[in-house]
Amino acid sequence: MRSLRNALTVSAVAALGLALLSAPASAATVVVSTVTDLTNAIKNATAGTVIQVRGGTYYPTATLQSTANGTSGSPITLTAYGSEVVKISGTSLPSGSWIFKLTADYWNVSNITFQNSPDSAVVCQSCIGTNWNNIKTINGGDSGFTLTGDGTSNNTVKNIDAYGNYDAAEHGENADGIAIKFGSGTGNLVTGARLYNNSDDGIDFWSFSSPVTVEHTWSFGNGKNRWSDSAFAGDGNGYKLGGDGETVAHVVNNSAAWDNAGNGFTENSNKGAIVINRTTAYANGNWGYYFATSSAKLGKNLAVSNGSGSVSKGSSVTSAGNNWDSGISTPSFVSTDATTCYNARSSSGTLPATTFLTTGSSTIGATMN
Ligand SMILES: [Ca+2]
Ligand SMILES: [Ca+2]
Repeated sequence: MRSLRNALTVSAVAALGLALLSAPASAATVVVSTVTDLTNAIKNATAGTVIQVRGGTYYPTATLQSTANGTSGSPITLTAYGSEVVKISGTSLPSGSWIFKLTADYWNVSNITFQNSPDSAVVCQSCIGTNWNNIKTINGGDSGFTLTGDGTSNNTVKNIDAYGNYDAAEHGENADGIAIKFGSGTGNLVTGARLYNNSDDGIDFWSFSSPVTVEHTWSFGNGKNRWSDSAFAGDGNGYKLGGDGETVAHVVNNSAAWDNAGNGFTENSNKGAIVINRTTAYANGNWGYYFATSSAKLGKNLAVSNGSGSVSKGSSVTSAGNNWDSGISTPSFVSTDATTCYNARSSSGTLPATTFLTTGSSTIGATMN
């Protein structure tokens, strides 16, 4: 008996030791329903922590933030509880504050709306391996969602809505839907985004020195003065793909820009080999595609009814299969009514179904899904 009991004790201790090694004592699922608990859960999270937020609107009085890293195998999760609707409002924050800031790696954030921020809604600084899924960053006082800093790599922003952002102090000059600016790092992806009615640009890669990939994204209605600002200064580019002297081969696939005040797609002085394929630019205020100095590769894009014209391209641009190239015809749109583009997303979070700007073509333009 003694030897059996000793054996059990030894195996029990060994099992406990394994458990401690594989799961830190602080890793746990935390369900929160108050601002205080939400603030502390984010502050105290460690690798493996899962924070589930009960439905409701939360009003933090200080920026929610963390510098704690998850790991690729044991990320930190911040998400809504079940299918409950979670909104985090910035209206009780001090002026100039962000709602949520991470300087951290391997976080998965999903199914949360960040709204009415005094400044930017969500900022991820020098983040690695974060996943943002079905979040909204809306009606804030600067850009909706921001990735910034060196060491910004392998982050995925999927199915985000970013709209209605406006920086009053600068008369709308800065508030983009998504800003991936002032930094570097590869492997960053934006997919399924809907970026609209922001005061400045839909998406902006100003001074980001590594390639970013964008796909299945809609950028529309940006840069229009919706705030009765007599000194309005928003730029209104759908996709601002550079700036500040960086030379970067960003990639945009199967995406659309319409009804923006400025250009649909622009290099913005980036001389790099930007790749743009199967996109559509419709009824933007300036050019559909503005690539005057870059070595962009424009393929199978469709430009219709843009204010300044379809394309402004310099001699270093490679252009093939676009509807402005010789011998390429312009398919007609099934619909030019954008109403359905404002509909709710599908239950899986993908863009709402629409026939807007679809053509049925298998060779040119965005497929709008
Ligand atoms: Ca601007
Ligand atoms: Ca901008």
